[in-house]
Amino acid sequence: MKRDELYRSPLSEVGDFVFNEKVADVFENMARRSIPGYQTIINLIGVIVASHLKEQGVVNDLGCSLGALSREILNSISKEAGVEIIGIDNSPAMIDRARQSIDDTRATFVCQDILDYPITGSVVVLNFTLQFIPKTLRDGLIARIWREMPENGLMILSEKITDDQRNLNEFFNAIHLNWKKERGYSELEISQKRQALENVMILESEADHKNRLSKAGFTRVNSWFRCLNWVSFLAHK
Ligand code: GEK
Repeated sequence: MKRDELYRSPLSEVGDFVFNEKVADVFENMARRSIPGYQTIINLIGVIVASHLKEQGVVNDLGCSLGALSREILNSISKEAGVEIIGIDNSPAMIDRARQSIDDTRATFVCQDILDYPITGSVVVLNFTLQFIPKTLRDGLIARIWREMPENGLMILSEKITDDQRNLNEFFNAIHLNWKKERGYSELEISQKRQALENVMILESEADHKNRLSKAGFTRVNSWFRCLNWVSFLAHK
């Protein structure tokens, strides 16, 4: 696994964060050292999806990156079961690597914008992807997913949130900063990456996400995981 050192040297100008070749090359390391609980979330979504689908169904992994989650779901479900996983991402660099590393006839990787992708899954997962979709398009995307999903469909949405309680938000952000430093990121790397993400990764509160899911028609909308400001929700059609 290649170490993420993309923001290690001082940059004369920090451009907006893009999911290009350089990011795809170090993405696994970046995710593990930037998202507290990333591996736990991946492991547990594998178990959740396997428990929900049992023997049959299609999973849409929207914003699949290198396919870590798709791989975990495949590992959690017996090869004999009729389960198919479609990973969608609009970064060619991510999709190329997912295709190369996951050689399984049950998995397909599609390079497309999720805003145009017709939903076919009875399970739809957005694992830290919605935060990169322009805010004005999020209601429409979640409502369309609900419309296109079959009855009894399951939605899993993971996001970094901003907590409505300002003190708690700042407290968790400070802990996250120290957690990243413990994982070898310098102050400069952390601040340059934060600058790069500023206009690209737009956060909302837990209530915003729950309200959007409910408004779209989802029921039993609950968070099943939280670590600092990283939350994952489960919602049913
Ligand atoms: C994981 N789920 O490892 N259409 C398609 N893909 C998109 C779009 C879009 N409009 N916008 C962003 N992406 C993964 C991690 S990363 C999260 C997801 C992060 C893709 C983008 O190319 C990237 O691969 C992914 O969403 C977000 O479980 O980097 O924090």
